Amino acid sequence: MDALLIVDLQNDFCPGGALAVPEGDAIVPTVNELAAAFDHVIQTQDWHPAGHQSFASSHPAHDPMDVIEVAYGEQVLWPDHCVQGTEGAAFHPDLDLTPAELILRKGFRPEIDSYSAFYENDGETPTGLTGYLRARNIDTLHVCGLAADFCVKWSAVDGRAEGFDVYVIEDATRGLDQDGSLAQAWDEMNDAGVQVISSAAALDLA
Ligand code: VGL
Ligand code: ZN
Repeated sequence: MDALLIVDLQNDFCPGGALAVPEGDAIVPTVNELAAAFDHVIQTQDWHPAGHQSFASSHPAHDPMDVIEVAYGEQVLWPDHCVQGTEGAAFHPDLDLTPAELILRKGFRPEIDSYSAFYENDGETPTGLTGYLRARNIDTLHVCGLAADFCVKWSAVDGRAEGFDVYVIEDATRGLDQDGSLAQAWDEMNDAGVQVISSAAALDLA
């Protein structure tokens, strides 16, 4: 059974937002079309408490996009974004939320960032998504949303590691592209056995 996984299609990741992905909002019509076609739709929502460890503002000696060492390894320091309950954390206003069966929030632990829909950035704290999908006999994920080189990539790669078939819908995602991170993300997804398809092909599979 197949499901569409819409990653972090939130205001702060769209133009005008705190951590804007170039053209992030351009995918919304395509994502709505996909969501209408799939039998099962799941969304993730980046959902940080104020003062989250991943925010540069929590580290006075650092600037956004610096990389620091934390308990679980390297952490990029981001501008404050997707703070719980704020407009920036809300979904893009044109995204149709009606088809979503599950909205999974992540990144709510103050000391751990969470890019992947499956595991937080310590690589061991589960979000519970694997159990949810298995319990519902979902074995194939079609991933879209933001950002291609962070939360989409980590969700797709972890999905493979958890034993799911994973497609990433190329024209329904956009990347931040920090220092070549986008090209590297596509390579990593390829190496993990993630299949890259167009929205037209995904609509045929739905
Ligand atoms: C994301 C950076 C920080 C994402 C979330 O959704 O890709 N990127 N938090
Ligand atoms: Zn975040």
